Amino acid sequence: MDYIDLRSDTVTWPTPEMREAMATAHVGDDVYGEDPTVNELEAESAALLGKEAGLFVVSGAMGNTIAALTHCRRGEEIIVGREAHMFTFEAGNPASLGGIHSYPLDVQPDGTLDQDAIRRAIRPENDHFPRTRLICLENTQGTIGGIPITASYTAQVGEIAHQHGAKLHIDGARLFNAAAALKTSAKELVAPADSVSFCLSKGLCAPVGSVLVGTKDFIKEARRARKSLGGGMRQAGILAAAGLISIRQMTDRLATDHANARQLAEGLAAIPCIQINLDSVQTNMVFFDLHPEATLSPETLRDRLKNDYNILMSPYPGIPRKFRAVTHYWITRERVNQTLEAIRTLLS
Ligand code: TLP
Repeated sequence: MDYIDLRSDTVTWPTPEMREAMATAHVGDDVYGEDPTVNELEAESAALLGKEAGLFVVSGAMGNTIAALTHCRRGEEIIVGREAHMFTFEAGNPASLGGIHSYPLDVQPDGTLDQDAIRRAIRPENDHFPRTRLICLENTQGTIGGIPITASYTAQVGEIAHQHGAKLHIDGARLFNAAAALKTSAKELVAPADSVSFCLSKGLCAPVGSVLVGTKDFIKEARRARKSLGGGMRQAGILAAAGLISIRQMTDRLATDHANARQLAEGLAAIPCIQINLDSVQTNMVFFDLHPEATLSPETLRDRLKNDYNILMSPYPGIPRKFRAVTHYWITRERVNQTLEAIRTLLS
């Protein structure tokens, strides 16, 4: 990458090894279930997360949407974080595509949903109410700062869900970041979940794709939902080949991204006019605010970083003066230092 792109970890390019694997991948028609590389990715992903089966999908949003459509019928309800990606950044898909109602709860500063609030949100049986069918957690919790959610909290929410006949879905777009930060396995983090979607295309560097995992019966139905969304792919082994490298080789290095995020955060904290809560920097995301008295507006800072220094970093949508910087495979320690130097110069 010839620029420093901190806008997201979605911007990662595939590694040279991925490109090589893609060029030589064995393929078949995956709608017939005949692509050996896709089958391998699905089986290996499921085993990695301790589930029975997997489904390769186009994106994280598609994985979450399929989970909602598969767990819930029309008029049923999902309990979900108000700040969760599923509620805020996925075009209202459960409602628009499945007639599924969402019951949003505030995400707390530690990235969790309050358990009493979850219990209160679960609907009693009554003809007036939608039926609670699904509780969704996000790990790491992105909009709050990339906070990892512990296995014990997830187990407690799983218990609440199951006691009430509901299911638990985890949007694990950055699940392996959570595992690295908490020094545990991804499998442990999702043990109580009925379904999990995780992304290959963020910190794990694959060019495209996510995997949805769950029971065999769930995945059989999910495959239908994927088809109805137009997501049945053909020789998708070309993409799955990169995904296999993601899950085999890219998860162990995420701690490096976290160390780089911490270094960026500590450097930013020392710059006047930048406000940052260092406690919230636990994985690869750095959120910070530009003080109103800063010499540059957020938009000018963004433009000058881009035009003068080849650094891409955006104000966070919907929150005035807030920036998000995300570290990933292509952001080395040297690039973190270049970024700090540029911001220091521009704000001095
Ligand atoms: N998030 C993107 C943007 O859409 C905001 C980003 O740059 O962070 N779950 C979570 C927690 C996510 O952060 C994202 C992407 C998704 C799901 C959706 O993944 P894709 O982009 O593959 O549909």
